[in-house]
Amino acid sequence: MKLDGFELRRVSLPLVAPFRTSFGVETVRDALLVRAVTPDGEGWGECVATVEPLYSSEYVAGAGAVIKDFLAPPLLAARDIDPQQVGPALAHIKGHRMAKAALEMAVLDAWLRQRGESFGAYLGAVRDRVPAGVSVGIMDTIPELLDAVEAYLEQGYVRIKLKIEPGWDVEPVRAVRERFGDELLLQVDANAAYTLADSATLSRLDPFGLLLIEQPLDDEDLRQHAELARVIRTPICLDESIVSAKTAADAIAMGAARVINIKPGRVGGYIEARRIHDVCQAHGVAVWCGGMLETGLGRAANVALAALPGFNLPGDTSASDRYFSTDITEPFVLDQGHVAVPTGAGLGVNPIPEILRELTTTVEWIDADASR
Ligand code: OSB
Ligand code: MG
Repeated sequence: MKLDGFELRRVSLPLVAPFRTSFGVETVRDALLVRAVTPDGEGWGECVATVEPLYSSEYVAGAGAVIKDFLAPPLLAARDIDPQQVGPALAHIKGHRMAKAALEMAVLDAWLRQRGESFGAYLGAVRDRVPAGVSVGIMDTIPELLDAVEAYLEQGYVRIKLKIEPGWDVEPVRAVRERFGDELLLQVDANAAYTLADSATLSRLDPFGLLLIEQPLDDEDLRQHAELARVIRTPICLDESIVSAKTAADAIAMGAARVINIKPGRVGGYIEARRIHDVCQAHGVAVWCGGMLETGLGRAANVALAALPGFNLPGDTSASDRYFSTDITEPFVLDQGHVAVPTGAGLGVNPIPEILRELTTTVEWIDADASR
């Protein structure tokens, strides 16, 4: 496939409610979109980097810069590129996986649209809809949290994930269990807020029958996660620590993860995400699809990935209205706790031009001719 250039577009979508995690509060989703332009059509990518480097070292302005200066040029210089070649063509640039993932997604979408094939079909989806969980932020009070959880359960979400941090862990979990019962699929996400010295506190979550605890310790604490796994009963799931199929294989071998949250942006794209799925499936390790408050574009691809056979836990693949009052694509909706996998070519969804224009803050064009 020949590329004419990439358009980098920043969009700003207000969130329906502030989303608080152990690393900060978000009130808007300020995302970077990549449009791959070819002589035969276009494709869309979404970069999951956040405004500040608090979840990982990447941040949205940095992702834009590394795309312009280092990642787009080698792709545009190639006269002919297919999606499988994007990763290898960028492998000499260290890190910057979220930026690389956005480019690969845009190229893959353009390529699939031209072949008339969907993301789901390309990745190996075996379901036409996926169960949806919801990630519930840290609240000021327990009653507020219980109201939020109740509203999500009324909408049909099949699994609740509570964000936790030191001081907001055992009590919110106890309150949700007492109010909604032992049958509720419940898990927690610490976003790396604890250390191994907090083992005693974390073991106080054991009696609540959680599905998993996500990323209790620092990103780089693989060995410490393996040690923690020996003293707590709640299965440990890794998010931030898993940046590639190699780290997934290491984490499994060390006993650091019984479950893995797969986020394509964090691992460099959908093709590496599928490799992690394959590694986990071969080892009998449970996986689910994480989220980064994506717009309808990233959500379409995540939902397609979540339809692969090894995804055996509900993902953070919530409906559009959990995040935004207006999404940039046709909204994803919840139907009996599930979200439908798009079937159209490529992502199977398109930005709505007027809404996209309204929510765009900046646009830049990177022309292929400048790299040849
Ligand atoms: O750790 O899973 C996380 C959102 C932003 C950054 C990190 C995380 C999250 C979420 C929300 O938990 C997942 C979603 O619904 O998109
Ligand atoms: Mg997480």
